[in-house]
Amino acid sequence: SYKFWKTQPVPQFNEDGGKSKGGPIKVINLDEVPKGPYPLLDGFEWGAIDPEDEKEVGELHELLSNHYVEDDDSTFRLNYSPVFLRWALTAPGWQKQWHIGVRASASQKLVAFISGLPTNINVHAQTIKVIEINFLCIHKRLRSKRLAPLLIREITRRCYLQGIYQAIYTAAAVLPTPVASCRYYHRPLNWLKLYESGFSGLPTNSTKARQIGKYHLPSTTQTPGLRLMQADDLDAVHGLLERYLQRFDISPTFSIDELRHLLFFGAGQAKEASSKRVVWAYVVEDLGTHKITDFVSFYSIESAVLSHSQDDVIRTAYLYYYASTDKTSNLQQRIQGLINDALILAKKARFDVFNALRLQDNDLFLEKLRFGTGDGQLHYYLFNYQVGPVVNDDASDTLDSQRPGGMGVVML
Ligand code: YNC
Ligand code: MG
Repeated sequence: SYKFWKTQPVPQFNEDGGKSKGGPIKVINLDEVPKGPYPLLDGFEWGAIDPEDEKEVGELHELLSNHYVEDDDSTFRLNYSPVFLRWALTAPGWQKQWHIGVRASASQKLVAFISGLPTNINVHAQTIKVIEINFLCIHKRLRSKRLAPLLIREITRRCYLQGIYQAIYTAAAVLPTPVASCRYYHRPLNWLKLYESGFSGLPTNSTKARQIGKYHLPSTTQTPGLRLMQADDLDAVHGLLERYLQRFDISPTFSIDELRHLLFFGAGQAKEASSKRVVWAYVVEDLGTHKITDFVSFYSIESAVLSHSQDDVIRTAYLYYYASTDKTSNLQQRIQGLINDALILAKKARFDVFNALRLQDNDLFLEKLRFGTGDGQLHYYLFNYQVGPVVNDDASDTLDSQRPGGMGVVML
């Protein structure tokens, strides 16, 4: 039925989006945009969350850790750490007014949230300014009261008033209408732990010992010249990534400042306990020319095991951005080696599982590196932007047929 989504500037399911030209769906007339906030349910009020205020991040963490995304049978719930939230919500351009909370007026308890961060993406080589929407969450006792549409309307209103008319977001929910749909893949690093917590099953024709053996990894990385990324590498990585991402139909285009934030946040804490760290980034430096030829990164989210004691968690590394020198004939081999090294490094950092989506060039390594197909799918959406026909004019690029969806954006 999509009572709410029917009223929004998004392609509807019955529209033939692929045939129309790319571009905004609706031109926003600022005279028609309310200047004040939408009224809330009785007993509730709007309240922004300051991601630099430890107490407020703590309140947000409390809301999300109890009410955010669970798997289908409620066995696990994503538990973004407070430091992760601070990282995710303070990317360059952030504004407090786009981290919108709802509080119970009497108790001031935080009961709902939605966040937005401005950034730029390329859609078929056209750069558009968007707000990246994430962390939409409503307390379980306030579900099914049409609060979600209200939060979405309110953040839309605030974006329009600041001159942002497009958005990008991902969800497990099917809404009108995905621009890409990507399956999750999981690569066990600590199979026994995953088995004991109920994340992985034991195939009937296998044994625990055989499963552990199947996922064994070398103890040291294999790519010559691979090392932790340093601040000095930023320009080189920025150039490498920009070139690499041009291959995809929809991709981010980062400023140097954004990339510094996204790849270096908390890097000063590298020597501290790895539980404080949210993002890991590595480069390959050619030992002869000292050029940076490849780069790979991953970030950390824990999941609570809901059936077990309070502190049983699965530590998951999520593949983030990576890039390799373009137009090499053995790109597949290079990327396989690079991601295999990322697995080794993630295992050393005590992660239990490594997740990746079926997007970018991930088809080049998923099977070979023993990622298993997950149950979940992640759908990508654009708000107020019609995606035109897929441009695929680089016939010399043999990898084009292996880019499901042509999606190059990874969201936290
Ligand atoms: C969802 N995930 O279809 P219709 S992802 C968007 N994203 O509307 P109510 C969603 N819409 O069908 P509840 C959605 N899930 O009548 C449901 N909806 O048109 C739609 N879960 O609202 C749904 N976080 O308040 C229906 O539902 C309407 O109380 C029903 O709340 C939903 O962050 C939710 O999975 C998801 O906390 C908040 O279930 C709640 O059930 C919850 O009666 C656990 O809502 C956590 C969870 C979602 C993670 C995410 C991306 C969100 C994108 C939002 C759309 C942004 C649009 C662009 C705005 C800026 C524009 C500019 C410029
Ligand atoms: Mg509701």
